[in-house]
Amino acid sequence: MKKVLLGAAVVGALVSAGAQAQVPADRSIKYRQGGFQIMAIHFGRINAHIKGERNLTPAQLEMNAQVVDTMAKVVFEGFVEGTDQSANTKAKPEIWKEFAKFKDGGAKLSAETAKLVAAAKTGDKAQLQAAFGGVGGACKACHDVYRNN
Ligand code: ASC
Repeated sequence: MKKVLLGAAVVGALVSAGAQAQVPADRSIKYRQGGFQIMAIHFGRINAHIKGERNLTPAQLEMNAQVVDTMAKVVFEGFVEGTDQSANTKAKPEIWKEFAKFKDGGAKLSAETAKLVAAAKTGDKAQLQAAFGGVGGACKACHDVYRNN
């Protein structure tokens, strides 16, 4: 029984590795760009609330923050090796030259987006504003280094 399970696990790993290798670069690029777009829309809604242009309920604030938090993880799935070789991306080759550092930037972003969710739950504007600044700073830190403008 153990052998069967192990065999299934190995086959599963091979299939998923093979499937990943076959994803065309432009699909990975579209995937991450879609994630970034969704993230920016929901981040923008929180910004509008902070600026007083919108008046979101605590539940709406939390939902928006949670989308930002989720997308912050999702987008990193799209940075597949080799996907800097396209006219459709602003991603710099440096990402894949120092991928651990790049992923570390992702971890920092996630730490900040988690704080945004916590701040949204309080509904307190000052806390929201502080957390918003933290997320924006984490976005910018990577964009400055790893994105062509
Ligand atoms: C946004 C957005 C970004 C970040 C960045 C923060 O709303 O689209 O790329 O915030 O501007 O510095």
